[in-house]
Amino acid sequence: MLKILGRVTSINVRKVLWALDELGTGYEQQDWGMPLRDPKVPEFLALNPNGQVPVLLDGDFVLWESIAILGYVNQVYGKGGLMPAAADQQALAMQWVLWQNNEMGSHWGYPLMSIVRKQPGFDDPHKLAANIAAWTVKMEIIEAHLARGGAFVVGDSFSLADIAIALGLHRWFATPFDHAPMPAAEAYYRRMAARPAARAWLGSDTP
Ligand SMILES: N[C@@H](CCC(=O)N[C@@H](CS)C(=O)NCC(=O)O)C(=O)O
Repeated sequence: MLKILGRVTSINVRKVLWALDELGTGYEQQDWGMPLRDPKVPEFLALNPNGQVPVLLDGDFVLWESIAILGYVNQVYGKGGLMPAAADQQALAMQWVLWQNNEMGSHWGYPLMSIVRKQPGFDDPHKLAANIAAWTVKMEIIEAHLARGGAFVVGDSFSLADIAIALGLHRWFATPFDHAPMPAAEAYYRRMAARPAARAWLGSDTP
């Protein structure tokens, strides 16, 4: 059976597990990643030299980088059904998947470590405020996009872009601070959270 190595508190692991749940593909999930199980050990580094989760094991095939894993499971287990068919729509979906990873996700680390995980070293109020402000700027981009009224991030069907963006929104809404209002993002997020396959991944109070 397909194995996914990675703790479910990781947003990158959640992306993959939600995609597999959408596809109805069974998998075994193993808790790797701190603080549960240190991935910086030879056994894990032999699979992913970065010592990061998620890692997919499909028989002898080993794959890391969550977006590559999304592409693989969509092709192999979903016959491409979690991406739009047209090339331009497909590219737009990938644009948002990458944007979530590289831009939307570039400022939530400090607030998450400071407010939720209460990690030592993340207690500078100025840095916290600066990161929340920068995160809010990214949120305004997706808010403006969703306010144009589409039911999904791209086109008229659910795609990997929705998985990435809705998980990014989950992190925003579940991290307690004084949020700038994002009504379109909130309405979209509630719609995504109502999907049966999303419940395990968007339902939690833990961002
Ligand atoms: N670009 C990688 C990033 C992976 C990553 O940053 N994983 C984090 C969790 S979200 C990790 O492994 N942290 C170390 C740990 O959990 O021990 C991907 O998308 O898969």
